[in-house]
Amino acid sequence: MSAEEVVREFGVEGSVKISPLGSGHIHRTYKVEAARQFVLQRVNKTIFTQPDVIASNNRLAFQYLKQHHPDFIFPQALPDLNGNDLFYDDEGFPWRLYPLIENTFTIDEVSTEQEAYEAAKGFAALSKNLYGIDTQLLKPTLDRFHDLSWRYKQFENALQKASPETIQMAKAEIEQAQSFQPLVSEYTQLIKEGVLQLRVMHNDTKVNNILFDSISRKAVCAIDLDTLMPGYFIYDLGDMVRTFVSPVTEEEKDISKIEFRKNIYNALVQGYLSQMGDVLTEQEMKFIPFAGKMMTYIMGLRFLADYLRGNTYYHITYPEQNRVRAKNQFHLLSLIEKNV
Ligand code: GN1
Ligand code: MG
Repeated sequence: MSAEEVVREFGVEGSVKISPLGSGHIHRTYKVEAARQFVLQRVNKTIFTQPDVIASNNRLAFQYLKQHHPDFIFPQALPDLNGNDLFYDDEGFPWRLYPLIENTFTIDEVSTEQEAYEAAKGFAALSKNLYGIDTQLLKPTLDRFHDLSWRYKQFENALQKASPETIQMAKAEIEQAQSFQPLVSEYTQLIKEGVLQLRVMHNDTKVNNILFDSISRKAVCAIDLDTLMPGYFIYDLGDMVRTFVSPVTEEEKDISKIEFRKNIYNALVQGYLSQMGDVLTEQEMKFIPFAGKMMTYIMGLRFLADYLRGNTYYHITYPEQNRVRAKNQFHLLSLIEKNV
């Protein structure tokens, strides 16, 4: 079904202009210009095999926030003509439509301390305002998503099945992946001790998942809520460290451009704690330094495992891209280890 046919199912009338939007690796996203403007998304059903769980988690969060924090901005999907948050097309693809939040912009790299502080505050405000919801009501949309020991096992499985040529190509990255393995036991131990509390987390806090206000340049809201589900604070804080501290993104091929900017790190932690400081326990706070390490490691392992598997998960535009991303992440991880 065409994107235009789909928007009609959400009751959009009159002339429409539809164009691709954003830089996500997973879904197909479009901007819809009609009498009002919308964001239309076709959900990747190979990755998200239970899209109804996403819709239900989002609706529960939306209802809780409406009741407890009515001014908080949460991008909730609009119902289709049958009142559903997802519309399934004739090929079984789920689609959803959001109102476009005007006068906002996203960034792929952080340039200033203020951006780091604001974005971190934005993600933290989401968890803080959802503090109090019954965490059990929200279900995992992707199982064991940030379970480092499981991700390590997936990497090992991929390595076992990879061809000798692929292994040869990724020799250096495989060695790097193995060299950071002590982080896996640290993670396992931490979870076992039960120090971290299960909370509702965003779980994909790349900096481009925050909308900034065009005029005030403050965070307006977090977007990309597919992984809004129970998790630990280190997942959100860690993915911010991973995507904020360096002036270049995970796509950068020249690793000499990767940096750990201490001032940006401090600003993001401050922004995060400006909201979550009251919610986190003293015990949890001790694991702030661990957050960036584990999330950067997990992403390096995931990119590398995907490369070894033949690039079945992340969208790539050139054959070595996932290996290059892994190399980038392991270099960043080594810088985080030196600086945090
Ligand atoms: C994916 O939504 P998107 O494409 O920004 C991935 C994240 C990774 C990210 C790395 C569901 O996020 O976990 O951090 O790529 N999301 C999923 O860029 O796997
Ligand atoms: Mg995204």
